[in-house]
Amino acid sequence: MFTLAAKMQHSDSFIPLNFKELDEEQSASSCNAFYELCNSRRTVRTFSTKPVPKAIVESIIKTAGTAPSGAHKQPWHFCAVQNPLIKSKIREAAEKEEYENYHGRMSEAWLEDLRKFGTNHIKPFLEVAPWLIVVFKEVYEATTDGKATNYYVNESVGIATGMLLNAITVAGLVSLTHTPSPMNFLAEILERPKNERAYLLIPVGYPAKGTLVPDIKRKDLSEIMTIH
Ligand code: IYR
Repeated sequence: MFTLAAKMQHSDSFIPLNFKELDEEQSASSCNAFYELCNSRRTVRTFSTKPVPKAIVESIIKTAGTAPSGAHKQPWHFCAVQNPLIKSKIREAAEKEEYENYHGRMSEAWLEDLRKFGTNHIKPFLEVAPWLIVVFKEVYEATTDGKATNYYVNESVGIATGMLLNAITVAGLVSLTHTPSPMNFLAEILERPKNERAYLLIPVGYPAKGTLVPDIKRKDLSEIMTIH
């Protein structure tokens, strides 16, 4: 892959890959088990108040932080909110924006697409869920003497967020990918620096007893894959 010269140039900052090769059977069984787990994930909108230990949230966020990123800039920050006063402020601000969304800002077609999910501008989960993880993207890197460029920020943060959602599932917890819009209020309430923009708001916890989810189907493999 590298010319010898390039290899020489980089060799002092390269280390051997830590890689354990699985045989085909192990490979198939571990990836099928992971598929089954991921396929069991459902977006949940009704949470229990049952607490989740901070150490579990830390482990989930550490997992998200293992995502690949453009030039390894790791352009993300995760706020884990458990303080009830801050959660209330977030709920109040989110509901204000969502009221506008559901009463004029969203098109009729959009409202129709959402009808089967039964959503509206009222968001009790923002106070009920024991944790809100707010994902921020760093649109540029704040350095001591100014700004540096981050690359593929949306792709990097999207991948990290996907890994976060899977880590939540592995932990036996449920989540909601919530997108209040616009979400500038999150950077204000959480007092984030100027280079950060809110990306997604993810309540995390246990489902409320009797939680119902919409009866939806995932696309079949044949619809999402072509082999070339
Ligand atoms: N942000 C609103 C509306 C909403 C939009 C989409 I696209 C969804 O999949 C679900 C909801 C809300 O969170 O209610």
